[in-house]
Amino acid sequence: MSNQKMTPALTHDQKLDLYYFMQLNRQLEDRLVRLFRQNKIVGGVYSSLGQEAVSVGTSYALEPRDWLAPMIRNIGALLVKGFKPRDIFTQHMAKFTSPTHGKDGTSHFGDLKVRHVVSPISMLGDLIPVMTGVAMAGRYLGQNIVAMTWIGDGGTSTGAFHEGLNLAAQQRAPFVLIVENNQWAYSTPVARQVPIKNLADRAAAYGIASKIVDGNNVVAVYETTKTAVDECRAGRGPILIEVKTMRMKGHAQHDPAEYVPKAMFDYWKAQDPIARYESYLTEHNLWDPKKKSEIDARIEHELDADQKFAEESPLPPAETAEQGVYCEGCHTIEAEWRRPKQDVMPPASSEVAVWKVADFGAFVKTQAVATQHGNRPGHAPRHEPVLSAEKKESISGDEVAGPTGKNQPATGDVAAQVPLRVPFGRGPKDRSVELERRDKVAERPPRHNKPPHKRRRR
Ligand SMILES: Cc1ncc(C[n+]2csc(CCOP(=O)(O)OP(=O)(O)O)c2C)c(N)n1
Ligand SMILES: [Mg+2]
Repeated sequence: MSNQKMTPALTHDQKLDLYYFMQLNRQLEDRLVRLFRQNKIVGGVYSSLGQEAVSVGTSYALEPRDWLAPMIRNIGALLVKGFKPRDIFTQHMAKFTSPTHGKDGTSHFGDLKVRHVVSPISMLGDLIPVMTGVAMAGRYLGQNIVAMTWIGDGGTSTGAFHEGLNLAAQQRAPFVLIVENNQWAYSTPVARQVPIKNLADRAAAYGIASKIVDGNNVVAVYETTKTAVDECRAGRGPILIEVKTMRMKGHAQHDPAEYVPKAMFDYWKAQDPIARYESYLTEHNLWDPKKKSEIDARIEHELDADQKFAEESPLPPAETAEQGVYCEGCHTIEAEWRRPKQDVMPPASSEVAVWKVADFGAFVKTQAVATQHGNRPGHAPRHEPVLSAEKKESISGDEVAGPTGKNQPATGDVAAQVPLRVPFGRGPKDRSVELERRDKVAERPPRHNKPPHKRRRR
């Protein structure tokens, strides 16, 4: 499907919105850095300087019913989803007025009821299976939602990334994964992290679609994501989007990022997403200096008010430290069993086995390979089944029906030719051990009847 067909062009107001959110994101974080240096921040500040187009452009492609789970550098996505700067200020300052009432000092908060935001999980990769679950739940409930999360270049090396993406792919979950390739994971450059140029190439291994986009071009990021979200919603399955961008600061405030070559910073500074977008808006006559000043003033006004609110807010009363840690009846979690009792006692499937199975998963060229590798005739290599003549014939046909079909092979024949399985940890009572031992005895060359020291040397 072409981009144009799927993605309606952004309206004039929406284009100005993108600027507003990117600039709000940048100015807000700039203030967080200053507050951090004044020792007013309790947790960490993980700058997304230079990556604003990623958070804003991707999340802007979602509808209110959709779900997202941000990572540490996705404050912009929280703003797009409707959180206010005061939520971010109070949260980082661990104030009682914060979304977690001062229980967290960074961005570990969400809103499951209204904004559909799942709180970040610090263990990299873990949000992928979680958001896959959200996507699947939405499908079961018939909500036609899309779920989205972000993962850094470093985070793609985790086991959870693989497990989650495989689950999403197999379930064809309406799930969009943004791989935020900002060139660094702490002090490790991508080239030392993975032996491939594009992280998007990994999608092929899961059998899912992928796209690569310039992460510093907010319109391109939005359009690519919007197309992906629409396709996902239409049932195409998960999509991975790699956005190429650059982390313009260290990992967090403690890190001066001296390991980054200056030329690299210079290159990416010239690609600054906000400066580029400002030029775009000007070149396309979408604003004038007056409009820009109006938006900038609005941002400053909002940030002034919310920062003041946060600074004046109290820290949490000490006695609340132990409250809300464990659920004390605030949630009622009850399973809604919809299946009739006779379905589950004893367990029975409501599925009828009607799937067409092409070849039962067999490796059809087993014999040829066995000969090539010099195996003795009649002995199949371990782990590869030998197929009966009937089975081979039926497999080479168009399609073999499943176990209920009339073309079902004579499984007895196949079993007779499959070498005995050697189970791990087998014991002497295992029948296969006994039979194999007998075989070995029969095959063994005749024993020498002289002890080694009396044998003639050749
Ligand atoms: C499973 C796991 N391993 C290690 C960490 C520690 N850690 C936190 S952030 C980070 C670097 C992440 O780099 P990347 O995924 O590229 O994201 P970026 O910081 O560049 O946004 C690491 C190793 C973690 N949080 N979770
Ligand atoms: Mg990174």
